[in-house]
Amino acid sequence: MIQEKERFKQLFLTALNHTTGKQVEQATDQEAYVALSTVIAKYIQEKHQNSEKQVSSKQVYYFSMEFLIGGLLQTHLSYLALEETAENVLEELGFSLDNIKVCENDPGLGNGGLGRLAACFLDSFASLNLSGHGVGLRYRYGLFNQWIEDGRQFELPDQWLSEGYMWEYRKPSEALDVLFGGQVQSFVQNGKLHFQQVNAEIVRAVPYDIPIIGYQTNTVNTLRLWAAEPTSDQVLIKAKNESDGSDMLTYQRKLEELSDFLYPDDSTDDGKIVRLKQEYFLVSAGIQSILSNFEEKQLAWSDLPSLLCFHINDTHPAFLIPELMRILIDEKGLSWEEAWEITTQSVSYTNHTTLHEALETWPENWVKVFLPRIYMILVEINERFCQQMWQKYPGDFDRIAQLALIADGKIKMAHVAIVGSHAVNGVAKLHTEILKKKEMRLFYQAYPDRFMNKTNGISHRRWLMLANPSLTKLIKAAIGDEWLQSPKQLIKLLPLQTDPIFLEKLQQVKHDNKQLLANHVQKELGMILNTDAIFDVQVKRIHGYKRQLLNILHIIYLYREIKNNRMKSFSPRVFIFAGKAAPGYYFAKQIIHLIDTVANVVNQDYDVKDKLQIVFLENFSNQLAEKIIPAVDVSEQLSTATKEASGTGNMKMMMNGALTLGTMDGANIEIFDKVGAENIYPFGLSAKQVLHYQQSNEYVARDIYHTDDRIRYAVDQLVTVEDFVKDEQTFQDIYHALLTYNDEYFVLKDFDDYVKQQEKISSDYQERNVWNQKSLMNIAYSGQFSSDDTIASYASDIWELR
Ligand code: 26V
Repeated sequence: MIQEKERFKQLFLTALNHTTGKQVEQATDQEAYVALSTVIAKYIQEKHQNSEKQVSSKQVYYFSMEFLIGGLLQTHLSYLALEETAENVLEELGFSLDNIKVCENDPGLGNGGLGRLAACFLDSFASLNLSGHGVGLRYRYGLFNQWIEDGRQFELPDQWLSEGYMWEYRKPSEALDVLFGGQVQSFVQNGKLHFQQVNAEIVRAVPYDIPIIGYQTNTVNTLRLWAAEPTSDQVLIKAKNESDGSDMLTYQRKLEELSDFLYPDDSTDDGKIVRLKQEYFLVSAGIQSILSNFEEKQLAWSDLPSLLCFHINDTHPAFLIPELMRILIDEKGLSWEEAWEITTQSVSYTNHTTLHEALETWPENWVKVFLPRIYMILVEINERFCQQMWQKYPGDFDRIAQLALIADGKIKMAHVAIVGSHAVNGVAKLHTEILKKKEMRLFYQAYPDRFMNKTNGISHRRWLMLANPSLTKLIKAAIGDEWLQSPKQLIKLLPLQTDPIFLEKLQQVKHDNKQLLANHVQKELGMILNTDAIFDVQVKRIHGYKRQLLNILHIIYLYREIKNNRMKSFSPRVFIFAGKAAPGYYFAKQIIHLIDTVANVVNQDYDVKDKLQIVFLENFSNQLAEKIIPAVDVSEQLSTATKEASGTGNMKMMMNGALTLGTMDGANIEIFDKVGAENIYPFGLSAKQVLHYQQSNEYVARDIYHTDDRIRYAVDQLVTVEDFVKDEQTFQDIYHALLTYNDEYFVLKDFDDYVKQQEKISSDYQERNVWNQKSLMNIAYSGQFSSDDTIASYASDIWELR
């Protein structure tokens, strides 16, 4: 122990001197952060060298355009069991570990759930000793930073690399080329037809590797992020050919900018060509490097599917399918049939949405121009697939037209992904059923065995152990720490529901966490929160289907009731919101403005001061989520049934003892099934009812508006200069979305049921002992939602890992 401490100290001092040239007394926290990370990186490197020697089993490559990995310093310290040593050493040298931790940047390389899921999966791979690696893009700027002024969202570039990034290793020696555009030439050689892409624009792909370690395991996997750079030869040629130096720079910038930005998830068509190129860049670079490693082993290509799995996270990396075909056929000389067998046996695909606007398609013309050889292969895949379907369903033109990969000038990426994979999964039971019965029905009929469910999960280590140390301590004292390795062991907490002392402690932990969040809010917004109130939280991307509008309309109504002293058994509330709106998503931005407008009135009204507070925390991120989630009492999961594929925030909050107020949508249903009706607040239309109303046109929002006085008041406040708004215009589009355009997301339809459950929450919270029991039940059953379980299930059913 003492030896360990001395070694650590020496390494730290050397690193500090090396990176700053300073003596310890002059170093800033930021400099100490750099030195500390350097030391930890050394420990990881040592582990890595051992890990690589051990690796022999099947490897999974998880391709994703997004990885929201969050801060790694705390994770590394904890997983390497170095926290105490680091804390002691730093203290001796006059630093505080807490101050150093806040120097870490949070790489925002994702939009939300899909990217965070990928990060949780990496954590589980390594912690389960599985060889699972991430393949992604190293965006120079992550998702924009959100800044709110006067209720309006401004977007600032996320310069996460400005201070350098401590956990990555640039590997220029493993750089390779990715080709865009040009023409495809064919020629015959040795009686065989060959294809070659000529006059192409060549972009150099340079990998940056981030080691991923497991919790108390020896496995070190890799997250490989690719960055675009100009190919030096090309730049030279350009420079030689063109006398104007600035043109060369422009050209260079053009190549580099390929990996500049992460696209927000509902960005419009503008600039989408870069997104198309990004998708191909990711898969081409990723697969080329994996295959060149495979070739070094000198095995037969037919062995590939038993050694490598390529998983595509949504359709964004679906060009992997034609790219793998291209390499196997054009570069390795395999026949179409051999290549197709290898491809379909090694690729699998997860669908993350049935929202129509989010199902990816690409204009045929763009693919033809920018990926000419890929386009030819897609045409051929489509041709062969349609023929196969023709044999299966002779004469059924309609069906085949709907199944086709290419139709109406568009390439349907979900169709490409399904046809080119051996397994397709949804991310929660309901979502998978919707895929099978509705969205992908014809594919399910054609390939019933290919479809399966894999309900999402979250890393209980990050979202409980690291994010909520006081709850972790309490749980450990009660049931030991086996649950850290086997999260289902959390179920051992169940008997404690009859232990009043434990429940008291649980309540105290929640209160302490609320105080920590309140301190943060006071620092950021200067607002003092009532920590005895219910912390009622909705934090996630701002979107019509997630229905932040339902939440805020309810608050508008509550305000009137409280003002008029009509609330009977009301428990004071602090409503907390956070989330980004995509820059081009006008409606979502209006919602932020509305929340801010209502907050300004409510927070300044002395009459409701102790009962109602509203907070919008700007720039939602992994790090902010870690502050908020331990403090949640009520977890708002309000999506219109059928729309939220799974949700994962719901699981994080449940695991931290929050009670869910949610629709029967996505994984909320599975949370309901686990905790039982007593310990959750479900409300609203079921998926079946939503589908019925969508088909029948029986829903008339105006009828509800006219018959329900509460709704009429709340909706009218959007356009009436009375309690909240300053003019009739600002929120008229929200008003019209509800009444003129008939409330696409059934906000008004679900309002009554939502209010009832909110009232029930208010009265239940007053029986604190009972509430604490419910909270405990949620924690006890949350082990089911650990991503360890999810990954174990992918591993056995899809990837067939040992
Ligand atoms: C769409 C697009 C379209 C254009 C440009 C970039 C981009 C990026 C992301 C997306 C949306 C992908 C779908 C998605 O994020 N789904 C979410 O996945 C979570 C993890 O499975 C799940 O919990 C959420 O319910 C689901 O909405």
